Amino acid sequence: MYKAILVGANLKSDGLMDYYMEELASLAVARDIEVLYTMTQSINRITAKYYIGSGKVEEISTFAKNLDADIVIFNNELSGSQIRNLENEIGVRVIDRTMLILDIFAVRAKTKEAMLQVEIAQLEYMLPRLSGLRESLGRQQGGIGSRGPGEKKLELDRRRIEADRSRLRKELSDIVKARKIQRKNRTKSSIKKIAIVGYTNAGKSTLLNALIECTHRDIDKKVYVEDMLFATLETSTRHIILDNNKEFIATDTVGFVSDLPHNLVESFKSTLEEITEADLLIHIVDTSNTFYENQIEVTNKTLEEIGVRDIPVIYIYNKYDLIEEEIKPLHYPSVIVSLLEEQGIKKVLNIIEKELFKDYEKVLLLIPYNEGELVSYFNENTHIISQKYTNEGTLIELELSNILKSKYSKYIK
Ligand SMILES: Nc1nc2c(ncn2[C@@H]2O[C@H](COP(=O)(O)OP(=O)(O)OP(=O)(O)O)[C@@H](O)[C@H]2O)c(=O)[nH]1
Ligand SMILES: [Mg+2]
Repeated sequence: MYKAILVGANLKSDGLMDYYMEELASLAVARDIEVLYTMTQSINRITAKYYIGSGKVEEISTFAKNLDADIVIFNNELSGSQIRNLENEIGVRVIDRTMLILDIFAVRAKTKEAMLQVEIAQLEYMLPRLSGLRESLGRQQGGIGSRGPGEKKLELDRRRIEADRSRLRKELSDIVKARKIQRKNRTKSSIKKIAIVGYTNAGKSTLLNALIECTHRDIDKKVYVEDMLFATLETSTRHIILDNNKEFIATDTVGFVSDLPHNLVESFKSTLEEITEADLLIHIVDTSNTFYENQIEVTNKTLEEIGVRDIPVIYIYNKYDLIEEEIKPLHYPSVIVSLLEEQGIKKVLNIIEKELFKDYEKVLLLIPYNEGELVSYFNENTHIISQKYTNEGTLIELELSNILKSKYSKYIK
């Protein structure tokens, strides 16, 4: 296990420094790194040589030696030469927040698509830092930050890395094309789609699993849930059929985090496109985090960045079981729940149904007895409220979408 000292330089004084450092610590834990100590410093300007002042570097160096740390992780994004200078001075490996996040993604990526996306982002991160990193990488024997393209490409020059990147991009675009065709087939069926979005560890996969349980089938298609940042990176899509026959497609998506590396968002865009095609977004919020309002903002900004516009959103203020104080939601429509409780899932289902099937209306149909197959169709595919047999035929009260309503208008009583 790696043992780390975390360092944060505070330029903005936006009052969020403690939050950022706590989050950096969680990111470290997500990569199996033990955090020994956290150091922060307010600075007025960034120095070219070390980012922070040289006095602070000496201090870090002393702490690193005394605590026997083997890695220093900066919350701020460093240049190649800053990394090299810091390593020379401190004597242990130095990485920044971006490298750490990229590394977590590299370890967690399971599908070919996710692996390619991460590797492209890593190469892009390396390119502008090549001159500084080259020396630093040369001294490393694998480990954090050198997973993926780092070490093995050490001896290669920029042109080779650029060629690699083009090759990976081509490979990725082939996979993306195939997936788009798959998705088109799904879209054709005009079935409604929801995308579950939110900050990492908010409970997105927990909701997808709860929805899967509602369908009473495909229980083995549950996704991975864990109290850890970036537990699931791949988008998982499931067909949900509720007890009342209403159905929709639900997609679990990769979580967001503040300062998500831009390259990473860029290369995950193809996966995130699913979000832009949803009819409804379910934004999960972890209210047990003191800074959840900030997390909502970060999530909404990232959604904007990937081109999400004008899609209705429901806010799920989750993990209510963990907090004592009352919550005043700033976003609507919303519900305050615990997704670990049945009552909470019910509330969420209710609000999803209400929003997603807004255009559904109660109608009364009279189906002549010689068209009995229509009665079975409605029973299998729609939500029947009541059903009666009369002299003229079967009288059915049910909920229909606008499209179906006009299709069967001649039966309306
Ligand atoms: N106490 C409590 N824990 C919850 C609740 N909802 C989810 N969790 C837990 O929170 C942790 C994260 O849940 P996930 O569903 O994996 O979160 P996610 O949003 O998919 O996270 P990533 O995939 O890592 O981005 C798990 O340990 C869940 O069991 C809740 O309402 N209350
Ligand atoms: Mg998840």
